[in-house]
Amino acid sequence: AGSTTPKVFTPTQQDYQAVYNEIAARLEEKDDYDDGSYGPVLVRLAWHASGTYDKETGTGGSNGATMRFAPEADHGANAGLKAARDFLEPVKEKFPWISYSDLWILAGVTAIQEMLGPQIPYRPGRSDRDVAACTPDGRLPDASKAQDHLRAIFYRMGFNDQEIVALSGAHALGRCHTDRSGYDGPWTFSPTVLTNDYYKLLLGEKWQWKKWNGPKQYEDKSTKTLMMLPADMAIIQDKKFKPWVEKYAADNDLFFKDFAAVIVKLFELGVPFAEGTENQRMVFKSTSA
Ligand code: CCH
Repeated sequence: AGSTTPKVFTPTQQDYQAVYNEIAARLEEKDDYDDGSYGPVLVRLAWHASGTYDKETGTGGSNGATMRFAPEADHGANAGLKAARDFLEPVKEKFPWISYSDLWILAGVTAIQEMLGPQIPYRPGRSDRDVAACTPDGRLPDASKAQDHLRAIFYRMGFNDQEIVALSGAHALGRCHTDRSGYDGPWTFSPTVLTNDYYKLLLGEKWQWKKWNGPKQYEDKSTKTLMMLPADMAIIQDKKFKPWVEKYAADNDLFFKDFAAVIVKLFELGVPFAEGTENQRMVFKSTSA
């Protein structure tokens, strides 16, 4: 009694699980978007927040949530991600103690798990930074380019060839939008469920150039309803990437294991976590579990 020390709120795993549950409930409730889920666009938000990382300078990455600000929000690669940021705004209002940067990554984790992907261990510890921390344009991959470009972009973040292929499996989810990237269509027949179908379809379908006025992309010869970007085709055209595509196409458990590991790495790039927390990641309960 009589203490004047202000109470500092230190969130526990239960508090983060409550945020997870809120995001999961909103995913369930707001099913009138796109293919029936905000899940894919939430995954893309978390990836584009993280994928700006440059290991040489230590700049970029998910710490900071600098995509809130105009220069970075307006980068061509980030077109359409406002839908994901706006979806999370009521969650931020309900749990004001979480930083935007931790929230965006937690939303990516939630979306992957709720779309029946593997559990993604999570560490909080990101803080929001100001507009000065925005990264320059051009750090995210260009879909019109091939393997040399993919390696330049992902090696800059610190990934190897196997990790590049494992990350690409995220394109089992979601779709391209003509009013965002200019490309059109989904990669798989079940764009709101995470599976290894992206790899199976890459290898199993015949892909041909789509005849249209839009940017150069591929369509599957049999149904003409699926798509691949030039950057997607690059992973079966490259001799070192392709064996990993074959492994993941043949073994969904291996894909889930490697995908979870590489997503944890992606989401933590450049984040100044407190020492000793690398063995204290949280694993959240999915709503279906
Ligand atoms: Fe991607 N992605 N992505 N992508 N991406 C697009 C959509 C999604 C590239 C280009 C595009 C990753 C890697 C790459 C998702 C997750 C990941 C689109 C369409 C383009 C273009 C955007 C639109 O029009 O809305 C390229 C190039 C690469 C190179 O490797 C990685 C890595 C991840 C995550 C781990 C997801 C999810 C989507 C669907 C978004 C939605 O709104 O449906």
